[in-house]
Amino acid sequence: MKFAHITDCHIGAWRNPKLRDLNLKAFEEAIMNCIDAAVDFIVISGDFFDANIPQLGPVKKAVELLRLAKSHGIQTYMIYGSHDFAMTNVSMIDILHSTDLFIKPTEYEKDGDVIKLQFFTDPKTRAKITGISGRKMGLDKEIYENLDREGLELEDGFKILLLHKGISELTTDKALVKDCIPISYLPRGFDYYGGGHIHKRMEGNMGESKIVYPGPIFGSTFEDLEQTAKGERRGFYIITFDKKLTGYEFIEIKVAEIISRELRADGMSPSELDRTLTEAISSIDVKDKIILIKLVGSLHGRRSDIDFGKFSANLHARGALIPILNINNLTTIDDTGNLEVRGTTRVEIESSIFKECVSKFKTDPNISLVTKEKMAMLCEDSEMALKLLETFKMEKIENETAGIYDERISTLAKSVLCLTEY
Ligand SMILES: [Mn+2]
Repeated sequence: MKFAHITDCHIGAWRNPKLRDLNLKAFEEAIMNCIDAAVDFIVISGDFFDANIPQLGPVKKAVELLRLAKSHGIQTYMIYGSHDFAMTNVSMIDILHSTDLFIKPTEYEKDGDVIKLQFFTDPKTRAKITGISGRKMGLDKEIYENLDREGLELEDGFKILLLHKGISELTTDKALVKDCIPISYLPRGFDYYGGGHIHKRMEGNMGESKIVYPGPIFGSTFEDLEQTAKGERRGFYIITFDKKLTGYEFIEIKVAEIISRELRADGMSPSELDRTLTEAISSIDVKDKIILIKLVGSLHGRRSDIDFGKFSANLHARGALIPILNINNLTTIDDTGNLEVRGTTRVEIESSIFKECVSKFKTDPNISLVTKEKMAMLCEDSEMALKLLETFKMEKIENETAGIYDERISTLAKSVLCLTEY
């Protein structure tokens, strides 16, 4: 008998449509592989979707694939992750769960403080599956600390525990450790511990049993792709068993070649950085690859003096599949901004600096007439400009996707600028 362990699919992740499609393609390959290998069932350890309300296109495709697996007699068991559901809101994953698309083996009974996890017995293989969905750290701790360990250990049969949390003993990476629990939190006596949440592949042992983190099938952040470029393999596991675990195999999924470069801009002027960047990208064979360029360090001058768009355009023109230029870590030292400050209260000073900046703002001569008119309006009407600033300062609400957030902010901004479309 065998089952597949997939995790952190983050369906719907990525604003870039090509990356979003590659992520979906990775999931499609995983499911097709499961069907070809004729696994008995699939377990997914959380973060199936990237947000509680993901984009509907990818949801549709993902549902079709889970249904395809089901039509081949392959049942899916899924716990929730930190990304795919919100405690205060209805989530897509709940809606799908209510349609019996998958089984969520996370029921438990409470006896005082003691938590008794309920097993779900897979009808085909008699494997017993239970799991703990990902929650905020404090709540997780409470559940793990109050588990009825003895009851879990005494249960007979081939047992699987799904969890959406890292194990600190399995990693030395400081960035990952903060999202981990000690191995002693795990109840003993399971044959297989199927982990999710950590975006890195890890394997460990606990006595005769196996702890496995397959890591994401593609990745959902720039850093994930960067790790892939540096050699981290992405994919999932197929585990074989009878009464006990008899074998496990990592199945790699590679939907695209990724190349990453990091450039330090320390002390460079914009023109120096421009030259260095041009040279650095000219030597890369970019054809059909995802190209990640990360700029770090502090630039001596303004970021806006560099036309970053032309680098992406160059990579595109040379056949790169997806060029991504990451300038989030590029800081600047600007020694030209001497502002005269007037006012006594914080609000006065802020508003004075703001008005001064707005009046000094130079508009690009190539922008459209409408934009020019609006810019002129903002320079004259500092109230409107301040309101616009407040709008841009609004933060994402819990689990809101970048796409929905952008749409919300853009609608609000348009209404401030009296640009509301009907
Ligand atoms: Mn994740």
